[in-house]
Amino acid sequence: MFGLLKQSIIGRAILSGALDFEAVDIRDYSLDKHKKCDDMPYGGGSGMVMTVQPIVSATRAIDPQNRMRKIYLSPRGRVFNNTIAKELAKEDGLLLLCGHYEGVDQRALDICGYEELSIGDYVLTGGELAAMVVIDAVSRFVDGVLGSDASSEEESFSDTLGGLLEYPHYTRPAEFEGHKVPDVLLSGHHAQIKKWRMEKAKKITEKMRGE
Ligand code: 21W
Repeated sequence: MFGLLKQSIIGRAILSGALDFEAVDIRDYSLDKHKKCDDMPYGGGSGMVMTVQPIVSATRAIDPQNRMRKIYLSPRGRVFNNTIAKELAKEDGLLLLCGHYEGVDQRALDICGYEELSIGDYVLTGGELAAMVVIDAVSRFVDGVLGSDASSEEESFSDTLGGLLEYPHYTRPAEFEGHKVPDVLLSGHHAQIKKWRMEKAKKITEKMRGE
């Protein structure tokens, strides 16, 4: 599953040495003769719970010096956003634990010091896709990943817009099936273009996120 990330921007960043990641199979750390990593929940209930031993062993093997920020992807976690992504990009390393089944034994989280992160209020079948979302969003803030083109410029621009959503974009042709690009964008008048984009950004933010 994580092979997907080795393509495109993140893949190029890995090749350039700006970042790297590795997927670890928790089953490799199970001391059980059948590599079992789940068991029935104490107190009853449906579904299975990931056991404490493989998680603690894997965590210690991956980060013996305990230097990495430990994050458990969980539907009950703090909701991930771009502010958190920026913050995580400053870390030397992240250890992302993907849950499966109903959840993981709470002691594994407590012993290893995992914080919990959700990517939004909808239910996935596991934490892997959530981890990939976090890796992708965090990588954009790692030096040398995006390059110094328009994209990173736009990032600082949107920062100054104070959380407004993006204005509409247009490219050639100037007219398609009678639908014209707004005149101001063809005018070359940079101050007016900036003002127009700001107004559009405010309008679209109100429409999509307003009361
Ligand atoms: C879904 C795990 C449901 C556990 C109360 C008691 C990681 C995720 C996940 C999953 C349950 C994220 C229940 C947004 C997500 C993830 C799999 C338990 C039943 N409730 N961000 N038992 N959405 N999801 N639910 O699903 O692992 S980050």
